[in-house]
Amino acid sequence: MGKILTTARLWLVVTAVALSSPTFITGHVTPRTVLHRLSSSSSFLTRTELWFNQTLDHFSPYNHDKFQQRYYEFLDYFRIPDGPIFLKICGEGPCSGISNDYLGVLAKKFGAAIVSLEHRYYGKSSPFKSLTTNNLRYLSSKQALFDLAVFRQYYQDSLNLKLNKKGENPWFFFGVSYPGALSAWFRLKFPHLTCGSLASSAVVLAVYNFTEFDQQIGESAGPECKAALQETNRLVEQRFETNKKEVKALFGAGELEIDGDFFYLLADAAVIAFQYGNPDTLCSPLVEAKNAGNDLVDAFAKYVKDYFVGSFGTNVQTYNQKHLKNTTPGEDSADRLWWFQVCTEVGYFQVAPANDSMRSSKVDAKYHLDLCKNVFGEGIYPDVDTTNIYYGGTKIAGSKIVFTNGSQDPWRHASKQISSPEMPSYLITCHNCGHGTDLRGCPQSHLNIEGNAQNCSSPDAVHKVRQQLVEKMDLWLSECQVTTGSLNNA
Ligand SMILES: *[C@@H]1O[C@H](CO)[C@@H](O)[C@H](O)[C@H]1NC(C)=O
Ligand SMILES: *[C@@H]1O[C@H](CO)[C@@H](O)[C@H](O)[C@H]1NC(C)=O
Ligand SMILES: *[C@@H]1O[C@H](CO)[C@@H](O)[C@H](O)[C@H]1NC(C)=O
Ligand SMILES: *[C@@H]1O[C@H](CO)[C@@H](O)[C@H](O)[C@H]1NC(C)=O
Ligand SMILES: CC(=O)N[C@H]1CO[C@H](CO)[C@@H](O)[C@@H]1O
Repeated sequence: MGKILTTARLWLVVTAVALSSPTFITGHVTPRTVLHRLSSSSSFLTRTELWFNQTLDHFSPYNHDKFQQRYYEFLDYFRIPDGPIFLKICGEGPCSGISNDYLGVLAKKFGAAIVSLEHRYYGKSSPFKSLTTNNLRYLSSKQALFDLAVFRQYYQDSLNLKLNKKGENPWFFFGVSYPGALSAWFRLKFPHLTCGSLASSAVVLAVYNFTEFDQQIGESAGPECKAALQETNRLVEQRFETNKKEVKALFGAGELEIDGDFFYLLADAAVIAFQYGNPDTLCSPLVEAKNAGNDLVDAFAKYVKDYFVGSFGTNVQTYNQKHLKNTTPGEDSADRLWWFQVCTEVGYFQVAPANDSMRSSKVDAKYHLDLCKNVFGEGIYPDVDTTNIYYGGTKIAGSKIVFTNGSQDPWRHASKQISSPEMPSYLITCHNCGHGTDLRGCPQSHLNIEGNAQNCSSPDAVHKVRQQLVEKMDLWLSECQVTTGSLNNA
């Protein structure tokens, strides 16, 4: 969700990272080799595609159209026949398998099966051959939640058929970022279909002007890096006044004709360091350049080209509104699809605060609204109030939901603020604790196999929160089994 990543996206980018930029993860093996290894067994528990016929419109009384939705299952740890079933929610991008993170450790501990459903429209689960604005009308979190409910029933029924049994296994839902919000919202709307949910870095509050996002970047950076980054921004804008073309080229972003797109790219480039737990990659070179009296703009441009684009694997076109207008479905269309969700439902406009901003003031509410209109057409803007009325925002009235946040993650300000016995909320505090740290470790990366916490600056902070999660799961799964049992007997 940074963009939600970037682009807009919050989280999904990570999948792309693992596949497109193996150098991010290794120093020794050639990219091709690593890619090969990545696509085999080590970073995914499974990548074997399965298909399910999903209802296109869950809210129409007469439309019975279906589309094919991709899913995955991993049964190696499953305690047949009555072990729990963990559903890992996907969203914001293609779902290319079940990744081998801390969820795998949990599955082993609980004897659980893991299933994962691709979010409608993303990856190979597009109902349409063309993603025009009109065809995107069934892309919403509400339809996605219903997809999960219908899939959950389908999977339970097929499992019963396969194992020649009756009744229900206890289910538990998981998600990070927007899928984290879906995880919380699923338990809210369908409490009879899951024993509990993990909502990791879950952005449950739809926000219009999300200024706290930028403010958190300043806080996560600390005074020295914050000052260096702000000075860098001033210098970039100064130079931009006199020679736009040259400055864009210096950052390898010559293709971005709309100035706001360029400044959004620069803002996101800095964000990514904190969101994904690599703050020093950005801060060290900037602070060094500042202290040595070297050119800060050059130092930042090097970071953007070498790290943000080179290692992290961001494609500059992600920021190009021309690209966002492309209606052909594919791996790349995630940018367009996520912006559609942003522009219609959740907002999270990452605008510059009036004071003390970490990004150009050109990245404002108008920039975002213009983008929505330019990319999707007149009348497309986020109705965040309606979204928050529907789900409750941070006042979500759910139960048996664990919320977790990373201390350095700018997205945490769209997550639940107050802990309660029914919905405990934990903050994982460390220098490199970002988005989804509980499942992915820190820095967050696909090669943190099994969510290894050893590279976190405070592994204990992560262990403690994981322990608390396990205790809740244990409790809620056992309470659920009692209910299920009595239902079966009835
Ligand atoms: C899905 O629908 C297609 C076309 O109607 C059909 O051939 C296929 O058997 C269905 N698959 C499942 C799993 O029901
Ligand atoms: C602007 O931010 C600075 C630094 O955080 C702070 O000292 C100052 O009081 C702020 N000014 C206003 C008008 O909020
Ligand atoms: C968002 O900020 C803009 C100014 O940048 C302001 O005009 C607008 O009223 C704000 N919208 C909301 C809903 O706060
Ligand atoms: C963890 O840190 C070690 C030592 O700094 C490094 O060699 C290794 O690549 C890191 N692993 C991950 C998964 O980041
Ligand atoms: C905005 C924010 O940080 N949200 C919450 C994340 O979780 C911790 C722990 O409960 C809360 O203190 C934060 O307020």
